[in-house]
Amino acid sequence: MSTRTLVVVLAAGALVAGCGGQIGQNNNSGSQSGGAAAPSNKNLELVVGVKNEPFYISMQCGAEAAAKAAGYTLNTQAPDKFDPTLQAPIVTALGAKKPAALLIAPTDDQTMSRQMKQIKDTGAKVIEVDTALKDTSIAESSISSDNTKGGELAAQTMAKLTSGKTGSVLVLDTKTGTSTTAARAKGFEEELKKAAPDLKSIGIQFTDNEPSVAAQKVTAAVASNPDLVGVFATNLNTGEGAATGLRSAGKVGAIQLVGFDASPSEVDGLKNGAFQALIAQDPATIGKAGVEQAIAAIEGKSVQRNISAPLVALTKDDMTTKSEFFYKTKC
Ligand code: T6T
Repeated sequence: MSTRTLVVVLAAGALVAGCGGQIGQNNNSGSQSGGAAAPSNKNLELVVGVKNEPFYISMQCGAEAAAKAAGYTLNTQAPDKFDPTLQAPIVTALGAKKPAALLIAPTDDQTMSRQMKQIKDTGAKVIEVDTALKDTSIAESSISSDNTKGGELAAQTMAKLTSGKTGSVLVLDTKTGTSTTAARAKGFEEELKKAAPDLKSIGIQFTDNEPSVAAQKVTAAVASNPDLVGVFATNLNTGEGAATGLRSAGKVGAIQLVGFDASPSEVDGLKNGAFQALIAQDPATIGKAGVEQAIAAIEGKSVQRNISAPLVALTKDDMTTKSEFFYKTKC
């Protein structure tokens, strides 16, 4: 996908421009101190949210290609679980390695700030990719999807899928402190009030980012809410779990499932009817832009503080024309 294609594509095919700075577009919010000599340290470190997950693998692919093209090295590490207590020691250990820049998807919007600040204090440039800290003073640049807009897009899609129905909808979030999924859940709930006033959210439930917990939450919600007409799952793991939950409750297709991300298993689910829609991100572009901003910061060039990456709604009918948004399991 072209990194210049900077749009949020609605399910219906209409275009909505993303907010804030966008990839490939300069804004004036960055810093500039031009004219620096070529740096001797060209080592970048990427710390993603969790190991072996297609979203982060795709991000790593985009980042590695951009680093290679620019003559930089990029090393990637990941915790075994999406958990700040496992991610923090990885970041702390990087202090001794002294990378020129750290690209990181912080797994908690507050507790990871201490380790990230420590790395910044060694002189490394810190770039946030996907998730971000509440404290905006540590990173030079943050690149992510417009997650609020993604949640809104999911609500508009849910409104279309359930058109005319009354009933309740369940929202599955991951863990508190995850900036991205929190914004998606909030965007969804706000937009649902406008796009589908006859639907009522039964609230946001947390799943610890575990598919098995998401599955249990869905079966429990089906049992206690006979009027449940939809589930919005705010990421890959909640989505995969929700699909399992609906299957065990015998409600596949009867309750509309709108997921986020486009892992191979979610894409299969869209094909076979387990999901009715997916809001896909463009993690490779997030990784590529992260490396570009890191290099700009290292080389004393203009840096964009906030960059928004594309999002697209996929349905069974249009998914084949948007296959470039499917996530990878290897580069
Ligand atoms: O949805 C992505 C990512 O954007 C989010 O921050 C955490 O979950 C994922 O990695 C998917 O599991």
